[in-house]
Amino acid sequence: MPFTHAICRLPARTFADGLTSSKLGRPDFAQMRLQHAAYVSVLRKLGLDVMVLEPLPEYPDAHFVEDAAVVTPEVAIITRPGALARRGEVDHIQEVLAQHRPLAFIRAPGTLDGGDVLQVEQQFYVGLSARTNRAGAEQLTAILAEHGYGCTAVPLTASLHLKSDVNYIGRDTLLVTDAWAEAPVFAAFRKLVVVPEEAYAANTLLVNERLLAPQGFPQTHAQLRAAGFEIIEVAASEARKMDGGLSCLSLRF
Ligand code: CIR
Repeated sequence: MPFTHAICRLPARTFADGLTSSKLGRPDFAQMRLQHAAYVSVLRKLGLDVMVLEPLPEYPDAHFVEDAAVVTPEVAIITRPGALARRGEVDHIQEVLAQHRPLAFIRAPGTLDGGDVLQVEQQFYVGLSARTNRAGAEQLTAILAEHGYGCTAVPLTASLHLKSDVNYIGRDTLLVTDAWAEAPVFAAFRKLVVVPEEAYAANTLLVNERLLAPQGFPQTHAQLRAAGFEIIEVAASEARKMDGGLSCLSLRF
């Protein structure tokens, strides 16, 4: 089903105080705001009704809205983010999502970040990561099952989130980092494997048959184009400095 809506949140002036493991330097606020505005405008050009929420300076990572919820046509599942510093973000997203969907909740001791949740049609995959624990994954699986979706848990070893490394780009194809090229859980998919120096570009976002790809990853872009995918390049350098990718910046539904 095509997406008709998206929720984004403006980055706060404090955004550089968020969590990060990247060694790419301190991000620039003005650049981040410009890149965010361009991202919103791409979603709008694709026909989505984009709601842009106010910044939350007390939660510097709150513009990575994807982590706070998982939205399907039937339900919005409010997560319980694995990082304590981000846990309160959900109170702010739930009031917005309540206007669009019935709500369900991940509850203690479960933790879950939306970045660990990959949807491929009726099937979900949930990364077990430093942010998402087994209890969170089991709760998600039970909620999704009530609505007819399957959900498979996938242990991660290195990356922040499952979607840092594995993304569905349509036509039975996953865009993956090389660590996932042979993963048995994804054996049934066609795969495009990004070169190691472009691992960040694995977080490419499918929106209504178009791909939003982070700017500056020419080998990945060439691979995607050669495989017949149409891409829209979007600048993401400042989000990247905070471990964020293009998918993290919106909730699509
Ligand atoms: C964090 O560490 O939580 C943020 N700085 C980055 C979150 C990225 N979110 C995502 O990949 N869904």
